[in-house]
Amino acid sequence: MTTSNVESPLDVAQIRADFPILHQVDDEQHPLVYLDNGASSQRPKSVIDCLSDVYAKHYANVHRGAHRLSGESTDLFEVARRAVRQFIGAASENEVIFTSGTTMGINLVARSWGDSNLKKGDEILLTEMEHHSNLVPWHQLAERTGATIRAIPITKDGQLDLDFLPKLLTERTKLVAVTAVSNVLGTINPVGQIITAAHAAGAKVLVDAAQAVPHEAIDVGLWDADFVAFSGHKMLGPSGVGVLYGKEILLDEMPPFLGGGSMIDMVEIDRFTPAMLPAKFEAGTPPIADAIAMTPAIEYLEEVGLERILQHEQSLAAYAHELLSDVKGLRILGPEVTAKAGIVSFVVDGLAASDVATFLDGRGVAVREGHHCTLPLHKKLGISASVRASFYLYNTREEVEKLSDAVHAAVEFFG
Ligand code: C6P
Repeated sequence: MTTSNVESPLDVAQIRADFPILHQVDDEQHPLVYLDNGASSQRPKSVIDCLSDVYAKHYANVHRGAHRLSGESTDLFEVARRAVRQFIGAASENEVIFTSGTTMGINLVARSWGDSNLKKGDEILLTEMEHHSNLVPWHQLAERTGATIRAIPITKDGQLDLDFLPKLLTERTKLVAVTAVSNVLGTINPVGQIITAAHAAGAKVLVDAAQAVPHEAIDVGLWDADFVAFSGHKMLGPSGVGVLYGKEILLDEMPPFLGGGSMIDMVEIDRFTPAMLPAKFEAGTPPIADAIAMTPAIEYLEEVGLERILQHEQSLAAYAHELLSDVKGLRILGPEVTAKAGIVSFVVDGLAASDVATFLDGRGVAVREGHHCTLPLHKKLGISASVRASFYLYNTREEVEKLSDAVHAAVEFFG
């Protein structure tokens, strides 16, 4: 799918009917045009109903009580773990750790695997397009261990410059941490290729899949990834829950990250032994209802079909590229539409991103502005902020037109 005039493979009107929040208008009767899906998606009724159903009928703490409700809650919680396992192609439920989100998953790996495996002189290889969540935990690890950070540069058109890979990957490289899809440029990175090269150099790989799992079918086994982190709230699920996938052989060897209830096998006054996987990494009361509601979120995505979702989003991105191309002074960041997901970030000469976004909001168009937690990327691009429209399965071509009309009007207004 490369052109903007190809019909969507989705019945978007039917999909929109499932998302109650999309049908609102602002005080000036502008219908909501929600194009901030990169920050957080909206939820279908099935996910909202599931949350309310759990709290109304099934809620109790999990893995703790002998009573009926705790059993029901625990069963539903483990059903969700199975759904995630199957959704990402993990080999075992022991490889699926519920976290609070991508950020926590990456921090877990940095603290647990990183602290045990890195030492002074080792290198962590990142990329210039990483989100702060996939930068700062590695900076902190480097500070603790004396390891060094290196980064794969990006090309002028916002793709990873893999020509540098053979030089950057050495016997000192212990970990490669890379995003599968850039949250600003939309670039879809060749994760499989990077993992193969990293493994050949003896390094482990963590994939930040926050912007990938909601939009493309991933298979952690096919990738052969060592760790993969993502968040529920970007994939139609609740906020407050996320997933860390890790190869069982690695998770088995890693010490627990957080200590507390549930993660122990035995505790005495002066020592403890950790529980088996996955409990070892799920200290304390987990996000119970939120994890349970991952099941309907996954079911929804599977029913619509991730291939068709990506195709739809790419066609909207192509349409946005086309409609925005004649805005004076507007520059779209990142590669051609063929190389990216449904994310369109841009800057307009002489206009503050915040002014553009506020103007758009005045017409009901919700976009994100700022550095999108990618300060090094923005510095590399020579800008301090950008405006980002990020599409999802429920967005329409008419909404892209409203975005374009509002951007044209903003440029006229401020220009
Ligand atoms: N990006 C955005 O507007 P959390 O906050 O833990 O759910 O996800 C963090 C994260 C990690 N990696 C990538 C590539 C991301 O895009 C995000 C979240 C949002 O772009 C909020 S800053």
